[in-house]
Amino acid sequence: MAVTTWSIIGLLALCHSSIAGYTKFPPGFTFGVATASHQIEGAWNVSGKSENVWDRLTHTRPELIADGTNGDIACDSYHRLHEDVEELVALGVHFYRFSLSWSRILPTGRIDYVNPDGIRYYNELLDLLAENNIEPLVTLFHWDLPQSLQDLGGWANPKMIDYFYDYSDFCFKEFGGKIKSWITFNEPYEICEDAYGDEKKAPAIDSHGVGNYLCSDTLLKAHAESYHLYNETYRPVQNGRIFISINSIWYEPSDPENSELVALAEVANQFKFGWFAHPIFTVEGGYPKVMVENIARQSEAEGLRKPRLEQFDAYWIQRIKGTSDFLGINHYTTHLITGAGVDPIAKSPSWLKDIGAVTTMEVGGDSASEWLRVVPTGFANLLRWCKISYNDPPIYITENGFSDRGDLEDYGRIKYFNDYLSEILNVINDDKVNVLGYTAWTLMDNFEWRAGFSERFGFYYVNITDPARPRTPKLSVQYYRELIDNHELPHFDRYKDPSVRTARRC
Ligand code: GBH
Repeated sequence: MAVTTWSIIGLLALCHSSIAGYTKFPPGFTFGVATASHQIEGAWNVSGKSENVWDRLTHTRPELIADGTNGDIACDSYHRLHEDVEELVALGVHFYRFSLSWSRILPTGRIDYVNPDGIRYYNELLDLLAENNIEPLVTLFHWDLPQSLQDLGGWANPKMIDYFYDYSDFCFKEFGGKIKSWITFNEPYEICEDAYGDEKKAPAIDSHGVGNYLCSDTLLKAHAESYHLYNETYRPVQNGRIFISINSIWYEPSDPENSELVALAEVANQFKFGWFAHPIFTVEGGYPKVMVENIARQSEAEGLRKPRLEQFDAYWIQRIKGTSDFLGINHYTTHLITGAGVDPIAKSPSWLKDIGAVTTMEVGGDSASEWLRVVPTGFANLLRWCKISYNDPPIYITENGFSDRGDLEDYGRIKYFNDYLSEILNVINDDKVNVLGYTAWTLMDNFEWRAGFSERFGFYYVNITDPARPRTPKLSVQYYRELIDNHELPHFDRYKDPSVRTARRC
């Protein structure tokens, strides 16, 4: 790992913040843990479930998955939901964030055929949660699109607005009596950029600089229609809330004294977070100005008649604005901006080329995921930026977590939670950022998309060589439980890695 000036600054800031030493969470602050249907359920072709885009990708292009695994069995949660709930009870969480499998509920993708076993499965889970006083926080779409809808173009097809409307309507009607908190989309950036502008996620369309922007147009409209439907038809009777979870790799300048780099980091954050947050959370609405301008300029240089990113018209700007009760943030890491120009890894055309900045991951401590650098202060900076950029929204952290290779004494994970949660306490107390709750990713080691099972984020270790998928609690279970029970950060000294003997001066 390269130790950069910035990471030293980060370390100093961290030492400083732990001196400030906030440990108590505000009254009413809630803690949860998250999963996603395709990552845990398995039972990919059981009891009427149809194929989704991840089934298709892992079966037809297994070489794209780091360890050649797939989600066919995953954690077998379809058959082991009692174990899932026992783990939740052991953790003592207030809420459980999970997602619904569209292709398990509506195998054609449309509402013309309902799979009774899909309904049974989620009702059983919801009832078990209710019995144990665990509140469900339910994501409608966490990436597992029915393959039949992908065959029509998936999120690049504007008809998806209708299909998503029908699917949401069905879920609100069927499950809304038991669910008070909904998330429409998990991480629109990953869906649009990684799945339609690259091969990093299914369906791996790799229409860089084109498909990614068609996707965002459809996805933001679909989100808004689902929100309005809930708001007008279901909220008056069900009294719940509905929002979106936006993910962020936070960008910082490699040299904070260099004003060009500072400005470029702002451009990168607008392209990353602002792409989906600006249309929903700002007063003016629409895509960030710098995105519209950069893409228009590049498109013209490419000889195109129209920009690759189409702006929303006045109707859609209004229709999309304000359609989220909270700002849901999934945050893991910070990367650096090191210079202007075209990033050497950027394809042409592409989102990365459209930004016009060079990025690096050489910052902070490492994890088992190359992209996941441990930079707790970056989280604080992101949260302060969200407060300023989006008019002080109420925020839920809907994911935050750390990967290793499956250690049972997972000191790295505990330190990550401790240091990132300390930063949350700092911004709540010092900057009055309105953070209401925190969700750790994830309940148990699960099918980590293209990383397969090679990167493990869970509180519980899952042995995937055993068909019974036995789960073993890691040390972090005890840590999180203690944190939740006391509503306060546990004394970190008790959870320090004993093999790291170097005295920390701070
Ligand atoms: C979350 O996304 C997901 O919501 C969740 O399902 C997932 O399990 C969790 O993260 C852990 O990864 O540059 O090719 O290495 C987080 C978003 C996903 C962003 C991976 C960075 C790097 C892909 N991250 N991505 S690559």
